[in-house]
Amino acid sequence: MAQRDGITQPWGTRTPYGPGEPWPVRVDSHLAEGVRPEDVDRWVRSAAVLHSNGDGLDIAVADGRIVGVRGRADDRVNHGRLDPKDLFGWQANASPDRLTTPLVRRDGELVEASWDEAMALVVERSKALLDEQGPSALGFYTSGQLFAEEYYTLAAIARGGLGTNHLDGNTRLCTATAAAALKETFGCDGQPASYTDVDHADVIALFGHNAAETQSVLWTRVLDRLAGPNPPSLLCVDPRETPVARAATLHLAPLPGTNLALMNGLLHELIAHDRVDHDYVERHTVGYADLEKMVADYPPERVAAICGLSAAEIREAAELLGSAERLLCTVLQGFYQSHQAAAASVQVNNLVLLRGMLGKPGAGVLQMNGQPTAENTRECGADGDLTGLRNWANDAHVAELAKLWNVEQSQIPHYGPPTHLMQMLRYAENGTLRFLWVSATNPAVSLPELRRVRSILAQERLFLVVQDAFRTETAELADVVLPAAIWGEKTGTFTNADRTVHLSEKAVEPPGQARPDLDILLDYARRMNFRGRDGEPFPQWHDAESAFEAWKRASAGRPCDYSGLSYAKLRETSGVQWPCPEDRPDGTERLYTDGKFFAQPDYCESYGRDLVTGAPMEPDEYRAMNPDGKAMLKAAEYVEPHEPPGEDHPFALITGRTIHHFHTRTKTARAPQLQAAAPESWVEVSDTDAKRLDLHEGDWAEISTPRGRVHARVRVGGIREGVLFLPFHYGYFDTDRDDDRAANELTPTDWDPVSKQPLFKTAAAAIRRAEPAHREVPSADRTDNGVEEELR
Ligand SMILES: Nc1nc2c(c(=O)[nH]1)N[C@H]1C(S)=C(S)[C@@H](COP(=O)(O)OP(=O)(O)OC[C@H]3O[C@@H](n4cnc5c(=O)[nH]c(N)nc54)[C@H](O)[C@@H]3O)O[C@H]1N2
Ligand SMILES: Nc1nc2c(c(=O)[nH]1)N[C@H]1C(S)=C(S)[C@@H](COP(=O)(O)OP(=O)(O)OC[C@H]3O[C@@H](n4cnc5c(=O)[nH]c(N)nc54)[C@H](O)[C@@H]3O)O[C@H]1N2
Ligand SMILES: [Mo]
Repeated sequence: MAQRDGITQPWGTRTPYGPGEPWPVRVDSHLAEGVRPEDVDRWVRSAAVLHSNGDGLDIAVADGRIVGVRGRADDRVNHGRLDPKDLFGWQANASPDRLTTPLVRRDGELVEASWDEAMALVVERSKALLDEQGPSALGFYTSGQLFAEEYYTLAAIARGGLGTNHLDGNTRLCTATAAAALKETFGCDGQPASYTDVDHADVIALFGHNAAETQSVLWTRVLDRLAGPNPPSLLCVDPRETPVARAATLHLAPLPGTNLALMNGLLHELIAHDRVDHDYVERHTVGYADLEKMVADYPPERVAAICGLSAAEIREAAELLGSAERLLCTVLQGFYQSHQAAAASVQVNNLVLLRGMLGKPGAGVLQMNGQPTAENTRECGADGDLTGLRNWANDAHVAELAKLWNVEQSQIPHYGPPTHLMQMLRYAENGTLRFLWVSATNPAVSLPELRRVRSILAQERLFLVVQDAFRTETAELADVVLPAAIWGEKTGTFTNADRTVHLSEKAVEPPGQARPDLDILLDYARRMNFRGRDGEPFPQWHDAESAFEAWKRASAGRPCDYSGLSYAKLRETSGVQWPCPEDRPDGTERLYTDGKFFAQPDYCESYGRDLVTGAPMEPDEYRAMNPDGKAMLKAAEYVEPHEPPGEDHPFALITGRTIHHFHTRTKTARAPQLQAAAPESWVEVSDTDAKRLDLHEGDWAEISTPRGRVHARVRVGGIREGVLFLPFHYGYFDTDRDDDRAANELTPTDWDPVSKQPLFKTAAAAIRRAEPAHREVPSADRTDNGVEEELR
C-alpha cells in the first residue's frame, strides 16, 4: 500500500504494461496524520466523487469519524489507484463549518430554524404558488453529484408529483453536449466505449480533454501504456500546453472556438485519402453522402487559416488517425463548452464511424462525463431528459413512465420541451418562475455572467431554496437553506463515465441535523401529500434501497438497464457496467459490438436536431431518414464564434480546471493539502504576449470582458498566443472580496443551440498589469496553517 505524496506526484509511480495485457494493480491510500492502519475500525465501500472517473475506494472509519481512504485493488476502474482529490478531499466532511441546521431568512438575515419550520416554509410557498399560478411557477436545479436514487426521486416529484417541466441539472453546464452528441449519432445517450480500451488502443486522441488533471487515474492508465512496450500514439487537441499535450505524439493548438472547422478538416483528409471503412459505413450508418459533400469544402489550407494551425499539422493529425488500427477518441469540455459544441463533438463520433472503430477492444469513442454522477442525472431524468433515456416526443414512452409511477399521463408535462437551465433563469428574471430549489450545485460561482446570476437569485420575488453541505455563495442568497448529508454520510449508487455502477455506503453519521438529500425530498413529497392513482403516497418508495429497486424497474428494457443489479451484487463486485439486464448480471463492457444501435424510431431517446440551428426534427422526418435505426453521420458547417477577439478585447479567453481543485472548491479548499497547493487564482498568458505587454510571472493583472473584470496573478507560458486561461474554481467564500476573482464574472450568457450548454470557453478579453486595489492579497506560498486560518 503506497502512501505517496499525492501533491507533488499526482500520478504516482509507473507500472508499465503492453497492449492487451491487464493493467497492473497499485493500491494508493492516505490516512490522517497519526492514524495507523491498525487503528481503522472499518473500511466502508464507496467510490470517488470529485470527478467522473469512478475510482473504487474504501473509506477508513475510526471512532465514528472518516480518517482516510484506500483504493480498491479489485475495482475495474482504478485497480487500486487514487488521485490527489480522492486522497485528500474527504477531510471536508469533518470541516467545522459544515451546515448543521436549517436556516431561514428573517428580517434579511439567515437564522437557524428547525426542520419543521424550514420545511413548512417550503411547502407553504409551493402550495400557494400551485394555487396562484400552477406548476410552472416552480423550478428545480440539481446536480451531477447526488446519487441515482436521489435523482430518480427528484424527477418523480417534479414531473409526476408537481407536474412542472422546469427541472434541470448542472449537467447542463457539464455533459449536456456529451448526451446531445450521443443522441445525434446513436439516437440515444450511452457511452459506447470502455476504459479498458486504453489497454488495447494504438492511437488515443483527446479532444479538448485535459485528462491528466481532470481524470488523473485514467491518465495514469495512459501513462502506464506509454511506459510499456508498443505504446500508443497520442493526439492532443487543446490551445494550452497541458500535461496531455506534453506527453502527446502530436499536439494541435487550435484557436478557441474553431473545433468544428478542425474536425471537418480531419474528416476531409480521411475521405480524400480513402481511410474510410466503406463496408462498416455501408452496413451500419446513414448520411455518408451528405457528410462527404460537407467536408469536401474543408481542405487543410482553409482549415489551417480558420484554426490558426499549419496545413501540415492537420495532414499529420489525419494521417495518425487514418492509420490507427485501434483508435480511441475522448471528448470533453474543450469541445462541450466551446463554440458549436454539439456539432463538433458529433464529428468525433463521425470519425470513429468512418474508420469502423466501434465496439471492439481499443476502438471507440468516450464522450466523457465530468461529475461523478452526471450519467445518473441524465438517465434518471433529473435534467431535461425523460427518465430511463426515454423520448419526450414519443407519447408511448411518456405513457410507460406514467404507468410505472401510477400517475395520469397528463400529469407528466410533455406539451413542450423541458426547460433548460438558462431558460429557467430567464423565467426567473422576468418573474414567471417564482420558486427555485437548488440542490448540490453552486450557481453563484459556476454559472456564466455572475453579476446577472446574482441579481436574479437575490430577487425578493424569487423564493430560493438551497440544499447544500456548506454555506456557499449561493446559500447566502437563499430564503431557506437545508443542510445536506454528503458522500460518506448516506448510501446510494452512482455511475461513472464508462457506465460503471458503484455502491457508496454510509460510513459515518452526518453532522448535526444534516439529512440525506433523499430523505429531504421524500419528506417534501409527504408534506405535499402527493398521491398515486390509487391514493397511495407518491413516490411509492421510502429509502435508498427501495428507491434503487424502483429505479431498476424504470430502467428495465431501456439502454441503461439496471435490472440485473442489486445492492447485494454491488457489495460483491467492484463496479458493474450497464446495460445490466437480468440475464446479463455482470454487465456490458462495450456498446454496439454487433453494429446495432438504440436508434430505432420507436426506441430511440431523441429524434435529433439540426446541428447548426438546434431546431428539433419531426418524428416522421426521423423515421424517413433512419428507418432501421442505424448510426447517423451528421454534417455541419462551421460558422464564426459569436464573440471573436477585436480591438478592445484582443484575446480569446478560455476557462477550466486545475488538478488540485474541484469546481467551486467547497470541498477541496477545506482539504489543507489541496488548498495549499493552489491557494489563489491565476491567468495563463503566452510568452510572446507577456513580453509584448510587459507582464511577468507573479504580476497581478486585470482581465476584462464586456461583462466585468477580475484580478489574477500572471503565469507566463503554456498557452498559445492570443489566448488567456483562467481557472473557474475561485469564488468568494474564503476572501473578503466580493466581485473580482471568479472567472464567471467574465463569461457570456450564450449557449450551444443543440445541447443548450453554456459556452464557458468563448469570450473576447483584454488584459493589463494592475494590482487589485482594495484589499489584502494572500501570497501564493501560504502554508497549510495559513489556509486553515483563512477558513475559520
Ligand atoms: N481536478 C479536477 N478534475 C475534475 C474537475 C475539477 O473541477 N477538477 N471537474 C470534473 C468535471 S465536472 C468535468 S466537466 C471535467 C472537465 O474536464 P476537462 O474538460 O478535461 O477540463 P477543462 O479544464 O474544463 O477543459 C479541458 C481543456 O479544454 C481546453 N479548451 C478550451 N477551449 C478550447 C477549444 O475551443 N478547443 C479545444 N480543443 N480545447 C479547448 C482547455 O485549454 C482545457 O485544457 O473534469 C472533472 N474532473
Ligand atoms: N467558467 C467556467 N464555469 C464553469 C465550468 C468551466 O469550465 N468554466 N465548468 C462547468 C461544469 S463542467 C460544472 S460540472 C459546474 C460545476 O459547478 P457547481 O455544481 O456549482 O460546482 P460545485 O462546487 O461542485 O458545487 C456542488 C455543490 O454541491 C455541494 N454538495 C456536495 N455533495 C452534496 C450532496 O451530497 N448533497 C448536497 N445537497 N450538496 C452537496 C457542494 O458543497 C457544492 O456546494 O461548473 C460549470 N461552470
Ligand atoms: Mo462538469
